Amino acid sequence: MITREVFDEVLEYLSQYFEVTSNQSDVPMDQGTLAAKLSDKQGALITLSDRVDEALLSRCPNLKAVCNIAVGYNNIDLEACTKAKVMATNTPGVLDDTTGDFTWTLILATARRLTEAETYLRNGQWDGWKLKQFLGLDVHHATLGIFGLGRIGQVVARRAIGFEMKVIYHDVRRAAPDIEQACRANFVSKEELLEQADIVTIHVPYSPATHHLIGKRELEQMKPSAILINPSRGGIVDDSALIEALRSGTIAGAGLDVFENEPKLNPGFLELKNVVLAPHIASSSKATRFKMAMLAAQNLVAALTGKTPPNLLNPF
Ligand code: 8YV
Repeated sequence: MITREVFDEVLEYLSQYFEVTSNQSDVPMDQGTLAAKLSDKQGALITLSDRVDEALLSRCPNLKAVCNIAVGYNNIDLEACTKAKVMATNTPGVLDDTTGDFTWTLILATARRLTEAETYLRNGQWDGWKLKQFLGLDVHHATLGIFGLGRIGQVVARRAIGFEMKVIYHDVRRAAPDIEQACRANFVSKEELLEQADIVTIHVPYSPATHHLIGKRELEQMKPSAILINPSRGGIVDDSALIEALRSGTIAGAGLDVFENEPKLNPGFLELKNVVLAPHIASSSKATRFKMAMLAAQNLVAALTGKTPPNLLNPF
């Protein structure tokens, strides 16, 4: 079962091995429909919007593998999969550069107030050049604070070298010296990062430990001139607290690709000018989305043909 629309080549590849049902109409399925569709299937190619939990697995006795088209896998209960002897896989590596590029799209657009300025222009409000019009934040030579110096965080840090920035980072574990050196990044505490960075960007996976990593207290620790960038996962930032901080000037702006309860957006965001909003597209280049879907399909083929999938998350 392929739960959402995929590229024809992916469909053809999987059809060489299996009898395939695909939701090419791309209408998202609720849990009941998903369980019904998977009840007689052995494998599933799934996305972030499909929740795989104990309740679903109990209705799918034949299921052997669920293969996420995503590097993040907070939609999959790994423990429940292991208990049900279902292999789970993700797509690490293939989206790092593209997601890193989009992080820079958000950084530059937010710092230089691009969305706000374009809206002003489109609304016919521009009546001429003004010295103090849309004054933004300089990115070059600024301090970039990165939460999570994993694969994507490292790409973002390396791109900062071109902007001659000072890069600081915080992570649960300090990175190896060669990584720090390649990224020219200095390890600091969470507090130091929040207090010193002009641009705070988040690259950690979502888990109970990172839920609301950035909330009211953390936003208050940031500089009033600073901006927050989140291309990681909804829930890592407390959206209500962020809206309040953007409204009250606690911080200057935010660039967001992910949201709590997406695709529903907290309506507070839409009333704010100092936020750049994107609909979870950080990995969405043609080449990368193709690679992600193909890698997920390769994981599925391996899992159902007696091999160990290259990106198995729950060895058992
Ligand atoms: C995906 C992502 O587009 O890989 C991830 O974890 O967030 C995005 O790249 C999305 O998750 C689709 O399932």
